[in-house]
Amino acid sequence: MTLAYIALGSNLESPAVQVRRALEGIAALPSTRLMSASSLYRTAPVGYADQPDFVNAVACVDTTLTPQALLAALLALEAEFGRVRSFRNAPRVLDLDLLLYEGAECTDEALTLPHPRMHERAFVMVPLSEIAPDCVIPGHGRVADLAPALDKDGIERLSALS
Ligand code: PH2
Ligand code: MG
Ligand code: MG
Repeated sequence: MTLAYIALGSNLESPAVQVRRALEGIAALPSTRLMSASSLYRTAPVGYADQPDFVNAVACVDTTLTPQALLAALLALEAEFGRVRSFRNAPRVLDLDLLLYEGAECTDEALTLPHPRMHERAFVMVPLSEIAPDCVIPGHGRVADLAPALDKDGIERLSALS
């Protein structure tokens, strides 16, 4: 079994509901166990700014799927949730990004591990530091050492009930 970390994001159609349902979908993936999930965070859009706020979270799974098979399963789950790809960074019902897969570094056209921008994104690093502060991002360092330097403006932890 291998630990892997997945970023979840949504900013359409009741984003918090989508993220909670997506965690259930991840827990139900074949050969995969959901080990932990962060709180949900409301986050201001990064990049293309003219869109609704996101809800983001990070999950840790233990899996026997290969990185490529896990990515394929995540993309299938996005499609099941009705994700439509229009333009880069467009609003979405569900985005599932494979951040890290223990022991794997790769630069395939379809999959780069670790995720190349994760260490600079507070909407990833804040939830990740909640569940895996000691996790090391190859080439960058320990999550708990990297997260404090990031700008946390526009990031708000949601209560379990919101
Ligand atoms: N995802 C992006 C681009 N910008 N901003 C926030 N706040 N949350 C996201 O999940 C996000 C983003 C590309 O996938
Ligand atoms: Mg993304
Ligand atoms: Mg994505």
